Amino acid sequence: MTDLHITAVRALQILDSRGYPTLAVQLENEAGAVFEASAPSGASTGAHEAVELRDGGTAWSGRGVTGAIAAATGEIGTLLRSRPWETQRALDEALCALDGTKNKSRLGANALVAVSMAAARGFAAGGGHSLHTWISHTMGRAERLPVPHFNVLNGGQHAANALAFQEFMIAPVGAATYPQALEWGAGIYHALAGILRRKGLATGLGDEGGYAPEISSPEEALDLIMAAIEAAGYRAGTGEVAIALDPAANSFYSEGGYHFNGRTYTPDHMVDYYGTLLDDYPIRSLEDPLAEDDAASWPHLVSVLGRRTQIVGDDLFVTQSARVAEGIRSGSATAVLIKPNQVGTVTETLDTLTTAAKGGFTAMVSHRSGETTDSFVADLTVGSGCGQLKSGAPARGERVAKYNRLLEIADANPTLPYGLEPTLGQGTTHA
Ligand code: 2PG
Ligand code: MG
Repeated sequence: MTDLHITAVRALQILDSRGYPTLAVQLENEAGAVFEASAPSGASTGAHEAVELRDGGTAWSGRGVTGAIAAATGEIGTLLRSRPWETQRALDEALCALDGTKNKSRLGANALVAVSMAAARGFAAGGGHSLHTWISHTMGRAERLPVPHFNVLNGGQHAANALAFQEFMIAPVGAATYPQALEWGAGIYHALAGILRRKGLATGLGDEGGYAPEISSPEEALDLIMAAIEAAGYRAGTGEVAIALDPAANSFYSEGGYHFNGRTYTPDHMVDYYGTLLDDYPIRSLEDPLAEDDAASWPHLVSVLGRRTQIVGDDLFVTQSARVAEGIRSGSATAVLIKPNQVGTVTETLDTLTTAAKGGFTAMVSHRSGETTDSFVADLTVGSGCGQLKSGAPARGERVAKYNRLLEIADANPTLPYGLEPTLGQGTTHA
């Protein structure tokens, strides 16, 4: 272990993939090496997420980050330069203590997460490791190349169409290697464009690089994807190319009902509806199928569907260990979505992954809909060995930065296993 001696902290306002400001942070050590990271930003956020610091006012539609930059270079910088740091945990705990709030609202989760991720790169380099290997050592987990979950069709808050469900993903679970999975994903993405064109549907893109055609029902979207998988020459099925959904149900839930397809569904009807989708399509993963405000309905959904598909909590857990522990206790899901900026530091993110694994939950690492070209989550997925990553479509620079980083890791580590964690798919025993 080599201590991290930080001598300078710089921060710069940059644009994210939606054209809104975010910040990039640089930490310099005593040898003059520079470690960088930048903060992503979500659109469909959970109520309990760590909070971004935004300037408000009229400039940049209120989304400026001069306050977060001042926090990074000011208070946080003074803390980081004040002593050598022996571990990431010590540094992250000091960051949390300095902020002093439960939701990181004083210094901003955007400032904190960028600093924490840059520091992780510093610790990794100090130990002579790649970032993914350092994460694997820190967590005591075996490295693994994940099954990429490509979001090829966008709706919800990520697109201007009338589709209520947010994400329709394809997962090449049957590919033999990660590079092959990428090839399959790109082929299906291009086949989908061809199908949309032939049907006279628009091929404009949503926020995560998937197509955003003017369709309105989940079934229409799923039929298009099934056709694209087959047109590209693959079999749609949970053994070859599976489907994963993120309805992000918060966004169409109000007053106890789910509003889409021109009608209102009760929580019980939603469970039946998803059951029908599982009968008709090879759906291996279902994220935020219900709203976070409808938490009481999740255990029932898991008891009915939890052995047939992975049930992932995103807005429900917001990458927070205590919330995941409660979800394990109550049987509210079978998996957790992992986004470092939902909690604010690398150590808290790794702790949440550990809590999930100990409780028998699987995990999927995720980008945000507003992204930068930082590929931290690719290394996080490999180092934690969780076997699943979603980073949008296999297109657009900020999305492929993560998929291309996995190619680099695969190329440099030819013996790394690829695929879902061996225990995946067994569901949990909450039924
Ligand atoms: C989600 C994410 C990422 P956002 O809901 O899972 O796909 O979206 O970053 O807008 O919260
Ligand atoms: Mg989600």
